[in-house]
Amino acid sequence: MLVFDPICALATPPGAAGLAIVRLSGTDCFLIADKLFHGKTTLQAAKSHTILYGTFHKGMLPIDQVTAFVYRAPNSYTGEDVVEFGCHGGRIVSEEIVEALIEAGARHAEPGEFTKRAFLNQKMDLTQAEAVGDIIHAVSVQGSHAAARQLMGGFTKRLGELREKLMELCGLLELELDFSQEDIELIDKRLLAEKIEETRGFCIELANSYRSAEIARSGYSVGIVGYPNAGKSSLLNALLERKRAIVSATPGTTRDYIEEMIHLEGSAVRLVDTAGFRESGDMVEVEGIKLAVELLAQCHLILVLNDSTEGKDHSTALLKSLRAKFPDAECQLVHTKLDILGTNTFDTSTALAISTVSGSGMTELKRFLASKAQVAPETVSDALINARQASLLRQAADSLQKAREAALAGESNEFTAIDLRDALKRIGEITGAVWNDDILNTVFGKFCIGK
Ligand SMILES: Nc1nc2c(ncn2[C@@H]2O[C@H](COP(=O)(O)OP(=O)(O)OP(=O)(O)O)[C@@H](O)[C@H]2O)c(=O)[nH]1
Ligand SMILES: [Mg+2]
Repeated sequence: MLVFDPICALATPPGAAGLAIVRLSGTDCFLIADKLFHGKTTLQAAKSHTILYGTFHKGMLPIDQVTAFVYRAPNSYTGEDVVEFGCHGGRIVSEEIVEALIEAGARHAEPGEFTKRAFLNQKMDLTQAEAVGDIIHAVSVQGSHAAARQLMGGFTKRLGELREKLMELCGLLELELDFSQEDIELIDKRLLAEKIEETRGFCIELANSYRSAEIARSGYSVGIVGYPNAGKSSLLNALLERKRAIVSATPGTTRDYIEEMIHLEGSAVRLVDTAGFRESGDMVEVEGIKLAVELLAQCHLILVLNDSTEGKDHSTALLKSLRAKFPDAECQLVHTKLDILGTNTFDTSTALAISTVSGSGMTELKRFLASKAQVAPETVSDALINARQASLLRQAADSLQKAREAALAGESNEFTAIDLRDALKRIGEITGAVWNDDILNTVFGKFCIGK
């Protein structure tokens, strides 16, 4: 086990709460803790995985009654000696405990530093470390469960099998090279190409699940757009079932954007209400429209609201321009203010129609959103692919493609083996079998302090 300098941080969110936990990990951990913790026995004398009760002192002053969880290396989250103090919640006590630990010789942990140590001590690989972050930030049950499976090693296992397959192929190719004088063929090149193609397909499939994984991880993003007064904020409020945005008969009411999350049939849906689109002389509104355009670029679905009292084709030009501007998003036309019109005479195969006043069409709209937000369960099985992993998987697939072509072209084994090794390196970067500081900074820089 690697043992680093002692670090500490609050591991629970700051603020009023029943309890808070302060973590301390690293060399001299018990020595530092014993300077401040007064219980029946010292922490140095305590067995691993025991909980001690006592008072925590800052200077001469007892500041709280606490519990101290003792974990001895290597049987801890970081693999080092660890003490976790359970104190009362609230800002002051936990901050004082952290300050006291720093005065006693620890330093404040950097974001993700505990988990980084767990990785360096081989308690987990990088995909598992990333899963820890995903569990913490999960917005949907599905996303959280997929991350949990990844944490328990589901993805690690799959990548391990992939690596083994590639290593075996590499081994055969290199062995054959040793016998090149004798013209012995240990592996049929067609079969080799087939096997490479199989693994390439697997990489592509995983990389393609990135979009679904993103939805499970961060929610399905829905932009609500339309000309001023179309009823966008009214729809946001109706979906939230509370008055979140200001609604008024004055066009141009919403200047900034408003983002809120709802859950529909277990899926997380991120709603963004935007400023109405129009040529405006008002600088604030223009800024709001610019912001809306930036936000829409990240949306999966854009609901284009059309004030039906202005006519069914009133927003056709807007719909057309949005489709051209955001080809990756789906644009759905929604006619509003159905209660004024009385009857739904719209083509239901292409457009939804609602009234936030009478509630008609709202059930259909919610069902529509829920069906879109639902991620096919098989696409996020035991891996919640993130951007880093997807990019590495695509690079691996490219190398495998080259290897396959080399094999089919009957080129020397050396070339095929080089490309296979390249793919292996990329997969190694996903798990952390191959790592450098840049890779670790990308992964752990996104973490919060205390994790
Ligand atoms: N009768 C009726 N009036 C509605 C309905 N939806 C919205 N309105 C009215 O239409 C007006 C504009 O509604 P908003 O929700 O503020 O419209 P908006 O699209 O957010 O407008 P901006 O923010 O100005 O772009 C308000 O007077 C609402 O009361 C509806 O379903 N039926
Ligand atoms: Mg509005």
